Amino acid sequence: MRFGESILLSQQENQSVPDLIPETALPEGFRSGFVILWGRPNVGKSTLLNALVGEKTAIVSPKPQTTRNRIVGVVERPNAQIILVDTPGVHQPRHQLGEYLVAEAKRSLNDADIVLFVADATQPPTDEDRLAVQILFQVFPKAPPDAFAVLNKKDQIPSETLRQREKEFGSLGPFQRVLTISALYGDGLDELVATIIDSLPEGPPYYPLGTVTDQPEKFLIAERVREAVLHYTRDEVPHSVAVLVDSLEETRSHLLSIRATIFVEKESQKAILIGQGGQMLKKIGTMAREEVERWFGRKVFLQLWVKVAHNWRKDSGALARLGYRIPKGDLQ
Ligand SMILES: Nc1nc2c(ncn2[C@@H]2O[C@H](COP(=O)(O)OP(=O)(O)OP(=O)(O)O)[C@@H](O)[C@H]2O)c(=O)[nH]1
Ligand SMILES: [Mg+2]
Repeated sequence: MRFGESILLSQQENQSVPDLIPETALPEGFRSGFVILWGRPNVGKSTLLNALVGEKTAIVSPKPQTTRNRIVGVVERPNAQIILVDTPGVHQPRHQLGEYLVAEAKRSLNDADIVLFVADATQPPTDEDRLAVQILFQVFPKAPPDAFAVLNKKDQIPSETLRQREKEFGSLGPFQRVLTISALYGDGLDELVATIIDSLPEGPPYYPLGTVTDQPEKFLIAERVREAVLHYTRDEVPHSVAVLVDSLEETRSHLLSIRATIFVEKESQKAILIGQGGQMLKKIGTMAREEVERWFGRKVFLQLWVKVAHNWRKDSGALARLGYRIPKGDLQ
């Protein structure tokens, strides 16, 4: 794979992305379509995306509002191509970044052939679950796509509780079916994939076979840095962080040389991220570098800088510069 050129990442390293197979060569009845992962923050949407794609495409953390962008992951079966779309968790926004997250999630619904309303089975429905369901069926008052409720984290609760949850979540909206899974342990995923394929429309693949994601390389790298920050920091710091990759070069010795800047909102947060003698930034850099090396299958040299962008989450200009641009008309 040449860096800086292709935005389609092939699952097999060192293999060029194959051309779209001609329609005549497709098995009869081939199905394809867009499946939107929808739900409140922290229920396991990104974990589910990664489990189904078989690659860590989206970053995951125990903190709510981890995902900030629409993220595509592609699942292939002999008879189908499933385009999974991970979305930021739906919640009641408290600042412009929050508004962006919900607008970004809603925008993804436009593509939907199927919506998976993902919920956390360890708790009864919350107000945010109700909000997510309400928005979903508001967006499609007339002809909703197929919608399934997918209750995640079943590994955490006894089966009687799970049956109770199936009733509670199933009654929130007109879902075709309620399925129960554990994205973390891979439980119930075969049945989920079979259910998705049954509901997909017939048609040729949207992406070249072998595609894992359509996220640009710089975005994938910035997300690995953000994930490392989420991993090592607490309280407001994770939510105040944005990451931009400033440069990405392949050296003659095939080393991938990356410079990235971590933006925070306050000087005090900058001090936390750098840590005593730069120890914290070093730990963040090591974790991110190892993840990027794993993804690209080659050695990486990662340089990180930390800068303050005062209150960027409340400033639409700063949000846009950091890659969170709110499309006009999507904020009602
Ligand atoms: N026990 C258990 N934990 C899970 C499961 N799926 C996800 N988790 C955990 O739940 C937390 C949130 O997972 P994410 O995948 O980041 O959740 P999300 O819905 O994408 O969250 P946002 O991006 O904030 O909307 C992480 O700590 C996961 O490890 C599961 O099946 N079982
Ligand atoms: Mg997520």
